Amino acid sequence: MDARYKSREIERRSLDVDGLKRSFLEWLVYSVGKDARAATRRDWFHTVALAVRDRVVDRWMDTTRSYYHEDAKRVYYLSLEFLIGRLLTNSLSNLGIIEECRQALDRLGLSMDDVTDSEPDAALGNGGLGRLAACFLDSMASQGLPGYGYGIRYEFGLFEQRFEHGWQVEYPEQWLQFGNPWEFARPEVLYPVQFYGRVEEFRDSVGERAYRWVDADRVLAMAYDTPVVGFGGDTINTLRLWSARATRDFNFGHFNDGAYMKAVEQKILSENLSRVLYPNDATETGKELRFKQEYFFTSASLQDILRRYLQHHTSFDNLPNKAAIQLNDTHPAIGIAELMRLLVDQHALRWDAAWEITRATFAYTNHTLLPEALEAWPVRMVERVLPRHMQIIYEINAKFLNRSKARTSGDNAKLSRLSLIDERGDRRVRMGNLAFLGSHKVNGVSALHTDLMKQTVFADFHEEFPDRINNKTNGITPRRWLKQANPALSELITSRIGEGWISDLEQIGALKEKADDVVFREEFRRAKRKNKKRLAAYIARQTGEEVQVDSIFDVQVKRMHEYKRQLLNVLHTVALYNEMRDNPTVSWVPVTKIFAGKAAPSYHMAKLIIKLINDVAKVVNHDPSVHDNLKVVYLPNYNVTAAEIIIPAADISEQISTAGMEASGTGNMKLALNGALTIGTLDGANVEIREHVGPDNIFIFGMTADEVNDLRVSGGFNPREVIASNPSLKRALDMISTGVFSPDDRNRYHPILQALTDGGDHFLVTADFADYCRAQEAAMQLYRDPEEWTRKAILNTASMGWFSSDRTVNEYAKEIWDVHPVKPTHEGDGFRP
Ligand code: NBG
Repeated sequence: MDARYKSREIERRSLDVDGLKRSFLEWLVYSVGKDARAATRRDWFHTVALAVRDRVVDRWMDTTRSYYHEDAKRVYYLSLEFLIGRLLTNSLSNLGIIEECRQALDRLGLSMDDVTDSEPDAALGNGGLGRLAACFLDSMASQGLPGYGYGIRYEFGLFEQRFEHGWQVEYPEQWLQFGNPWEFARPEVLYPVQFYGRVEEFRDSVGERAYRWVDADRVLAMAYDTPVVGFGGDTINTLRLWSARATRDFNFGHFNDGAYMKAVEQKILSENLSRVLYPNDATETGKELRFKQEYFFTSASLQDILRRYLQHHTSFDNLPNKAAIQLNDTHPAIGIAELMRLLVDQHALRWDAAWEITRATFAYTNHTLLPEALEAWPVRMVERVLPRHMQIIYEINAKFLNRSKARTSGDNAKLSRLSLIDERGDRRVRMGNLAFLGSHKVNGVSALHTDLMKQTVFADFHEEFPDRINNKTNGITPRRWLKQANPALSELITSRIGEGWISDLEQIGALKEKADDVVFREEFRRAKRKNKKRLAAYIARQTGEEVQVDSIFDVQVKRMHEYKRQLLNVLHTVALYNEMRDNPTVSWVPVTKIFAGKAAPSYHMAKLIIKLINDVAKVVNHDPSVHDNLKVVYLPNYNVTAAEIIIPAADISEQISTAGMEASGTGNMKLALNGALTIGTLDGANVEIREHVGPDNIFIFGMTADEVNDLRVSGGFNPREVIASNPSLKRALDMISTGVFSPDDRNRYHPILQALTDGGDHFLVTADFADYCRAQEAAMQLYRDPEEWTRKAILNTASMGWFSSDRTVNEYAKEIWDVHPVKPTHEGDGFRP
């Protein structure tokens, strides 16, 4: 080999400061095409990312090759969302070369923060569901599990949120504008995906009835691969995202006719499939494009999975032993009909054999019980867009209902609830029922949510298939959410218990005994204070507001939704404001209320609540009579990067959803792990957090899910009575309704007041208000005693070991997927063992 080439090769792998520095300079010149004097921060980001990517590629290929050689069973995580955030610090940290990189940049006169801050945030998801998928990718790679992520490479991620006069305004998120150094385009990995057309019946070679889908439009799915670096850099998995490409024939047909505009229009239309992420995580848009997106990425992924399987196998009997496909919510559930189509129509399997294989291959995770979020597509639309799939769904349904008829002894009401088709009104395909029926396992994401699934949405299915539903409580990756986001705390932890916790979070339990160590408490507080200073500076930059570092940082960060009850929090804020004004001589514990989160653009009530919080902030923050003891800030454009700054700085974690409505929550875990005390209802994973941290170290309030259910069954309650009997609540609502916070438009908040009164207060804000205030008061009292507060905060951090997503994916691996870690063989390179 040419010596120069060889030395470059060694350079590519070198992990020391000199080697990194030399490759930065080489990349800057030869790939980014810039001179060091002219390079911008963004150029340096691209340079560093490309150099880091070099260090991953060999190991990535080794990993892929090992899976191939062992013909390992793979798990395919199909998700319409991956909320990844930035990757540079993540990759450096998982490779163990953050310090080396910092020094190399230092020698070039550059600051690491400037470089990492130039990376756009990959926001290919809405909230918890998408972030869970990203945490799972990190955990699968870190556990050495052969896991692939499959999704869509949206050109525009979740919208950018800005405030104009306190109102949310959406702007396009152009994360790919300057290119994406992490991905590898694979123009050769291309699959056709069809839409529309019609189905033809014919006789196959043995005279059996068979079907083919003809006259359909075609779009191509092109792969982009991103390496997923596991902790320690041993396993590098793959996230494959699909981008839509127009087929050539499609274009040329029109060009030849001279219809240039039309050709371009067709191209744009088909490529719209991967243009934008639907910004709705709770309400269904009913848009055909969304349905087509779901089919687009699912079909491409399944074709890819079968191609990989067929490299080693000639029959499909072994598919369930070689591939586990996890459906992240119902978005990819059409995959069940698609796999049936591929097996029966394209590979000529018998129906029953194909169904056995399909069911044994798929598993489905449910992420919400909200009825409006359960996907149900109009039969007429499915028939038009995917005519063959509609037939297949009818066939699955007919066979299933026939068998169930005997078992349910003709209980027609039950049969119609089990049906894949909702026959009421405009007929619809129930994607949840399809996902359930076509999967061998179905799971919820917290113990409470799984129980409620059995009692509510899937009660009938649970009766039919009592072994199918199981629980997999969510988790979070400690790499991103503690090690990277909170260096101050993670260094402190490592100084006392070593670094084992990073890959085995249960080890963090060893910190429990440190809660009684006064020196440790002091250092723990110092770490928190450092993070609070960082957040205060961020708040000042983002909002212009100066907040006191020594105030309680009371944090509610999550998507804006009525069931999450940001409204309850802002009502408490107004009540506290009044108390402070009424009692100016009391020495108040200063409080900073910190909100962040986006509302779906079409969700008017949620947007109105954002405006209310901003209006309240304007009044409170400029009222000299509260002496800066209360500040309210709404940070714009919440995303993974903002979360990494906010969460380590929180004292209080607000997890205050109406009990029974939050499937799990994962922000609750991130905040507790970073030493925030939770104020929460017994909802989602809060229940399990309480069990782990102990009831003395969490502030629980409000109605339980059972109480909520009983209340609803018994016909509700009278919110007006509750309001009338609680003077502080009444006063807060009166202020809002008389325009104290909206002098320019006194009626602005009538819809909110209306919903709380005439509307029956569906989310039980008024019902839980008094108990919520009690919990807030208890937290403020505790904060007066810093030693006791810190003790509890430490116990929170120390008790969160079980909530690692490593634990979660290991449970999936053992109990659902039956996949096992594979140790890749690496040729000698610069990596530490
Ligand atoms: C969300 C739930 C959260 C849960 C995440 C991840 C959807 C549809 N569901 O409570 O609301 O933590 O999923 O499971 O986004």
